[in-house]
Amino acid sequence: MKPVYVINGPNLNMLGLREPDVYGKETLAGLEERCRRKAQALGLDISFRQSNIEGELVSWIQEARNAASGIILNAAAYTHTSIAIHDALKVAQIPIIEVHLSNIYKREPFRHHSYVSPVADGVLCGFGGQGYELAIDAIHEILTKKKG
Ligand code: CA2
Repeated sequence: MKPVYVINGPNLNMLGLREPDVYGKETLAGLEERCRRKAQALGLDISFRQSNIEGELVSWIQEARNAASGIILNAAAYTHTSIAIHDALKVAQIPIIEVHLSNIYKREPFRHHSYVSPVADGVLCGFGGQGYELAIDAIHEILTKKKG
């Protein structure tokens, strides 16, 4: 089975180091470990990535079309700005789950619009790191149903 790409956008490398009141105390490495454990329990392989560069995120999404079984994406601030990411996701043809650590609808109005949501199969926000585990569950469910 191809890996599930868990893709993280800009500034998420700062997790646990700044703004713990908004994003929690867990580091990105801790979050990766948590995802790895969850995926392993479900028999899934993951490829966990982070980039601050929009084009790199687009390239990973393009690559995922053939190399991955699904995408879990926290596009961070690019969620609210990136038509390039929206366009790449639109043609990915694999299950896509959008994740945010915080509840973006409880925050500033500029975070209320997502270019990812209209091309995602599901959206999870406000559950902190647990949201990633829930997204792995969701991808597992979708892939299991697909296999029939
Ligand atoms: O809640 C989320 O997961 C977000 O995608 C996080 C983005 C934000 O722009 C989105 O609106 C919601 C920001 C990620 C920045 O992460 C940091 C972590 C620690 C310290 C500074 C930034």
